Amino acid sequence: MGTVKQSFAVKNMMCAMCVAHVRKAIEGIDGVKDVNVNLASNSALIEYDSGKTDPQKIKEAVVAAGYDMDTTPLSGAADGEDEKKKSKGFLAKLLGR
Ligand SMILES: [Cu+2]
Repeated sequence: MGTVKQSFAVKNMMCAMCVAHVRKAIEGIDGVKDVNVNLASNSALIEYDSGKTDPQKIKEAVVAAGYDMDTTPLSGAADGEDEKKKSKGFLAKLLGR
């Protein structure tokens, strides 16, 4: 149990409004401490208390808002990297596979 920072793939986001909706949905979950939704990489970097919530609950909130999310983290790396750099890293990883 403790704070976990993970990125998850979010689907169906088309614009900044979608990003705002997804962010609000995730922010409203008990146990979520911070969330950063990225439209370019279709991902959400979420910091949450694993004792209070889990990816399945977060996904349910995202689905309830009209979007979809993978419960398997894109990366478990919790580093202080800039979000934009991080997004590029994810894309590079995906393309490299
Ligand atoms: Cu939209």
